[in-house]
Amino acid sequence: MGFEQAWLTYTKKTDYSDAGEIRIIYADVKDELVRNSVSELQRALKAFYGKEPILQPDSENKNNGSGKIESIRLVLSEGRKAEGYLLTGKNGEIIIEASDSKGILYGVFDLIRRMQREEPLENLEVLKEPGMPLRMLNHWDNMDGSIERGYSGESFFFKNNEVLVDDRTVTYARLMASIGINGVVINNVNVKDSATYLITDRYSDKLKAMSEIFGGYGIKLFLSLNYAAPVELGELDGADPLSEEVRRWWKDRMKIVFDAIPNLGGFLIKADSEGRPGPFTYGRTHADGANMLAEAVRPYGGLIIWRCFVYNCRQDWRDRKTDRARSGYDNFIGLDGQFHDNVILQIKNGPMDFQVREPVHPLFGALMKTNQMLEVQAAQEYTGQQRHVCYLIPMFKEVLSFRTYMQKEMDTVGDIVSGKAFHQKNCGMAAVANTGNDENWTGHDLAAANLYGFGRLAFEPELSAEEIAGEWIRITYGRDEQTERTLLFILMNSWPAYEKYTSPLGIGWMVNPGFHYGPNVDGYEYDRWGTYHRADHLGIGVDRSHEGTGYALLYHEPNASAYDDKEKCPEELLLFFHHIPYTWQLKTGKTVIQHIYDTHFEGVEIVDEMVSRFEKLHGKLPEKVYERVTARLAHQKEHSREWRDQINSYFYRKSGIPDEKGRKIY
Ligand code: GCW
Repeated sequence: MGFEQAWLTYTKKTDYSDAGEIRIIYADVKDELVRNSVSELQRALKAFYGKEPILQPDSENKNNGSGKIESIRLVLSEGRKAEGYLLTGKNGEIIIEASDSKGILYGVFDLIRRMQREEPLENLEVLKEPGMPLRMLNHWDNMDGSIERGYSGESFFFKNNEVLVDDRTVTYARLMASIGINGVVINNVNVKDSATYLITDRYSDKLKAMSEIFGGYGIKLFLSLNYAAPVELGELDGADPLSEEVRRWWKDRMKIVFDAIPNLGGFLIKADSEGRPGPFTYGRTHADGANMLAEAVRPYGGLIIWRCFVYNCRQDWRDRKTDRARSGYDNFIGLDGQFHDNVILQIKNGPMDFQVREPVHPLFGALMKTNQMLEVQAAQEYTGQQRHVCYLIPMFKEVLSFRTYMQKEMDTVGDIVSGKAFHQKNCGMAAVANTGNDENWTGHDLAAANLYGFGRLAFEPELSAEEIAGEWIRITYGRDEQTERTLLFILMNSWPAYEKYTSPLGIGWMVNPGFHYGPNVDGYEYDRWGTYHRADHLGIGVDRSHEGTGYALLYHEPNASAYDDKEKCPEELLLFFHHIPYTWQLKTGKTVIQHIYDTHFEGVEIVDEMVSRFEKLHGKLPEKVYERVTARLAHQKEHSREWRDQINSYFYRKSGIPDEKGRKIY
């Protein structure tokens, strides 16, 4: 299957049509990243004004000051922050200066983005340094080519239990480097069957080849690891992290793996979660398990990224005391400070599981002596599965700016995972990827904004969601006022709309079990997954106050008291933290039940507005993009109605309270 170039589609630019020759000047280094930077510039400049730039080893500036760009100089110098760059433009010369070749690469992609957006390049002075040390994608790709929670086609990393390395691998690496991604986990965290063998010589040649392509674009290859590999590879009969034999096995195994794949960054582990094996089997802690692996990878500079998504997935739905939302906190808070410095705990943005809205995970702000990474989901598992447009960068921004009050300053989630709060370097953020081998990479063309946006946000956390959206639109679809305005309206209204017609007020999970698509209000109400709304004829919501599961008290003050008190709880999470009567009056003056009716009608109205505005872009977008997006918006129009009518009818029948506006409810 062919594939497009997404936001790296370089098209002819008007402003540079009369440009003269451009010289690319660079120190004649053997460095793969510099070579890739130069070839990327060649590719872009040729597309922008149709002439091949001249390559020239380092020399002094010979510009004749024509006022156009005459030369681009790549300079490696001391004193800059790792991966950072200084981009300056003066007298027709652009200089990209960095202390490492990753900085050169990122500076080149920054320059290309500016050219794509046809921004002025004279008198440029831009210093950029990455906000997050680790900027990672987690691909839940299986070796058979399927993708868990994948909505964009099949895997481009695996097929029929083989590793794929081809020209799509190179384009993928370019796309990731262009948004500053520096780490990629290529296989599913649910490591099963053949995937356990990724740490054996069965796949090392292909993985080495892939890791070298990634390395040329500043990306470290990571693998998801099966905690029980020694057993499942048939070599040991146990995986107890305190057993000398098991520790020795991992040390020997990791030497083989890192010798075979030098650019391997380390491993991501999902243990004792949703049926996956882990140290609990042996009565050990997650610190025991993670530290054993950390010692084994330490000689190679390897990282162990250990997920905190640990909960009892066999709960009795009748049990009102057990609260899945508490599980990550309860399982890990006692281990704070016990992990080695090359272990990083990877924590989902919320305590449940990537719902359209959740409170920030209480481990953020509770763990004070542990390396942490934020895990968000670009794959729209619960947010429309790339059939609905749902731009999630505004959510990610909210999470990063959440104040934990754990210390006087530098107490936001962004401060923690950027390393500012505790001065750590092993930290950052990861997104579950929304990619697949569809020709447009992300299923829905507009879902590319989530992939692009995650990378840009991880590199420049101070960017606003709107700035990122605007950048992506202009780069991808060119400078057209109406296109930009329309797509900005659609992207910026899509998360609020999706929440309006599928939630309310912090309630999630009203989806078809297993698939997590489409309305099913009681789909997860009587099962083992801990995912309840507790709706009855009088009210709805889960009591997580001190009178209920006590979850609200896991936060620092003043968050805890606010969440604990119905009157002070932020209303967008009111039903996450409390069981509230339908007749309860919100600050808007509306009752909860009327809020449910109103928001579900409003959500559909926003989608209708998206559709009617998008129609006017016919002829402004590439025809196949226009067709693809039109088809998905048409589905979203119909499906958002299904959400509205099912949820409104359910709560009308349950509460018996009619809609004040007398609209049609079934
Ligand atoms: O998001 C949920 C998904 C599972 C996923 C799991 C996890 C990879 O339903 O498909 O498994 O959580 O995050 O590990």
